[in-house]
Amino acid sequence: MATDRFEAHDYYLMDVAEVGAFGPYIPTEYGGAGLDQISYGLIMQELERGDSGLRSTASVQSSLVMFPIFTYGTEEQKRKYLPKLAAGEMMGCFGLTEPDHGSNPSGMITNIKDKGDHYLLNGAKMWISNAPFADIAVVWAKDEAGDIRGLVVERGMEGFTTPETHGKWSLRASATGELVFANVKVPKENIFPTIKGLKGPLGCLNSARYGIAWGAIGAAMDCYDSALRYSKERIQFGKPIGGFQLTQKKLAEMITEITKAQLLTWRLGVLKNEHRATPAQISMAKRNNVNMALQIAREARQIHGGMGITGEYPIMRHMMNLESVITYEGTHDIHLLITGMDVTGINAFQ
Ligand code: TGC
Ligand code: FAD
Repeated sequence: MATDRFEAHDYYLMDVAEVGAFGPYIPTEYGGAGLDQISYGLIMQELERGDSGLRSTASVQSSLVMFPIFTYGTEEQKRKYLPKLAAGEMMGCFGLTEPDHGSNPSGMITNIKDKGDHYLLNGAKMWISNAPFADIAVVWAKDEAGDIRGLVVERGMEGFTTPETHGKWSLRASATGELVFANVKVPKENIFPTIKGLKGPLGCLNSARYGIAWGAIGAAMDCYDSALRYSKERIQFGKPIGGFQLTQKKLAEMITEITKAQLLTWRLGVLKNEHRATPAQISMAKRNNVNMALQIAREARQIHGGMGITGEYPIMRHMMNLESVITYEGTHDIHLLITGMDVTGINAFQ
């Protein structure tokens, strides 16, 4: 790993790699697990049942680092990076968001200038998962023609720093940071040669958002399971609180919403396996499922009464994590507007 401070993480990252959670759908010849999209989704669901931060680390590595290298990279880039990324020997991050350009990444100011044998990279990215310990960063920057290009920046390149973001009350198991580029010389062989425009990074987001739609179900299931157990153990007015109709209503509605969300993602997975899932369908699933998980976390917290606010139970941790998940990879409202554009044919962003 890149820094001594994160050596303790090495073991857990290797464990995540060992179960095939880094690049599950990347072909085996590049070190991936060669699985289908539903398997990828189920892995994300189970990781997020543990913690959204763990799923975040895995989805960035898989969908936002391995996916673009596999899809847009040269054969040399694939051979150089993918096997190590799959094995967890190398970790990556994805730099799209900037301090002044979050929902509207097309306005980015990070830029590259052609200097003959290399590009000169300048600018800054913000809110980048895995940045503080990543060995490489997939960075999106504008070239002199104003086209958005993707390139791989390696830790150790002069002028490249990754300050950590502190004070997060959400996603605390995932390290977040900035990417700062001050006249970084990036070799020409590190650029993705053919992909140009916002469709490059947005293509990666299709894969990551799909994984999040599955992941959020895992967080919801953990909240539901905890609430169900508690409702059978906690006695009030001489009987388990699970025996009161109001508690049963909450639990019944939770499992109904979880089941509906699973069906949505399963169907999307079938379409994805057939290369027929549209970006708007993925937006609908990400938006619905993360919101569903957040609502379930709030209901589960109520069922736990006062105990629900403590660290004895996973509810508040999931709830706080989901406040990030509902914002990153496109906010709840941005995904609503993508759906709105899909059904009306009218673009609300312009
Ligand atoms: P617009 O003019 O609509 O599109 C520009 C070009 O992109 C194409 N396109 C897509 N291509 C592939 N997949 C998609 N989902 C696409 N959506 C659009 C489009 O066809 C067009 O292509 P072309 O050939 O005509 O050039 O772009 P716009 O500037 O109006 O923006 C649209 C908008 C607002 C939907 C988009 O910018 C957006 O999605 N904004 C949200 C930003 C976002 O999601 N950021 C995420 C950052 S990464 C992150 O959060 C990681 S968290 C990781 C973790 O820890 O798990
Ligand atoms: P803004 O875009 O400023 O939005 C603020 C509010 O305005 C939101 O409610 C939004 O919905 C609303 N809004 C904006 N535009 C419109 C509109 N047209 N109509 C209606 N409402 C609008 N980014 C990366 O590139 N890589 C990462 O690895 C990454 N990891 C992240 C990890 C965490 C923990 C977090 C919190 C964020 C991460 N992000 C990452 C950034 C994330 O994608 C952005 O936070 C997100 O896209 C929103 O951008 P913003 O925070 O600048 O909010």
